[in-house]
Parts: sequence; C-alpha cells; structure tokens
Amino acid sequence: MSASETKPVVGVLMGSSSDWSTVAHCVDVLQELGVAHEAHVMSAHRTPDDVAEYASTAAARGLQVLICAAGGAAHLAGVVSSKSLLPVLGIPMKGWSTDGLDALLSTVQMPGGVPVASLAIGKAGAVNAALFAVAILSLRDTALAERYAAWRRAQAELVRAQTLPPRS
Ligand code: RP5
Repeated sequence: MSASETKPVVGVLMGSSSDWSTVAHCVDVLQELGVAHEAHVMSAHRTPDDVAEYASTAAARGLQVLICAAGGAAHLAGVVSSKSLLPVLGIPMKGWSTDGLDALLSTVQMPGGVPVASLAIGKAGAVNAALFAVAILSLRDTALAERYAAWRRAQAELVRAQTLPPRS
C-alpha cells in the first residue's frame, strides 16, 4: 500500500454543508482511486480564523494538495492559498443567483502571486478537482499513477460503449 492510502494527503474544504452534495463527487473519486483524504466544512467568511489555522498547518500535517469548494463570493480557495504553499484547487459552487458564475470569477480571478487552479462549476469541477489532485500525487506515486491510468482507460471504454437510440 502506498503512503497516499494510509494517511490523508488531500484536504477537501467546503464553505458550507450545503455544498456537500456536489463536493461528494470529488470525495467519491478520491475514494475510488484510493487516495487518503479528509473533508471539513470551513468558511473564509464565517470561520476565517479556522481557515487560516488549517491552511497554515496543512503541509506540516502531511497534506499535499488542498481542494476548496465555495459558492457566491467564493474566497475560500484564495484565502487558503494565501496561507499555504501547497497546490490549491478551487471548485466554484452553484449559488443562489448567478448559477455559479459569481463563484467561478471569485475563484479564478486571483491576483498574481497567490495561485489557485480553478476547475469548472459544480459536479464536473468536483470530479476534475479530484483527478487533478490524483495527477499531482501520481508524479511521486507510481501505484496511484497506474490506478489513474486504468481509471482513464475505463472511462474511454464507457464512451466507446455508448449507443444512440434509433431515430423515428
Ligand atoms: C458559501 O456560501 C458556501 O460555500 C456556500 O456555497 C454558500 C451558501 O452557504 P449556506 O448559506 O448554504 O450555508 O460560503
């Protein structure tokens, strides 16, 4: 078993438990690929001190990639990146008025010098955040790299197996 399977190496944060139904897709992929992870609700606005403490101690606790999901004025990924040198991946959540565009822009438009890699809004971003983390970890974990390659091959097979219904 590789180190990534025994101790959390990916930290998944979300701004609210209302994000969980989307973020669960990210956690499912991490689970499927055998990446040890932890998930917490933590808000850049509502619990800023907790976010700062978590991010500033994450690397020392063995985490290697941080994934942050937030909606609305989505500052979670940016604040985490401001307090950690780890790779930070942002997942914009669909919110209550602009279908996630507000969160996308808040996540992606970071000032130079404080990087956040923003994924797509919603489920696709959640899945891809997990896969992006896997790709990063795979650089130093050959067993994980093999599982990731197999996952991508299986995905391709599912696409090849797709058929279209006859048109009437
Ligand atoms: C953000 O505000 C959260 O990430 C969530 O997407 C959004 C709404 O939070 P709730 O009001 O549902 O707790 O901080």
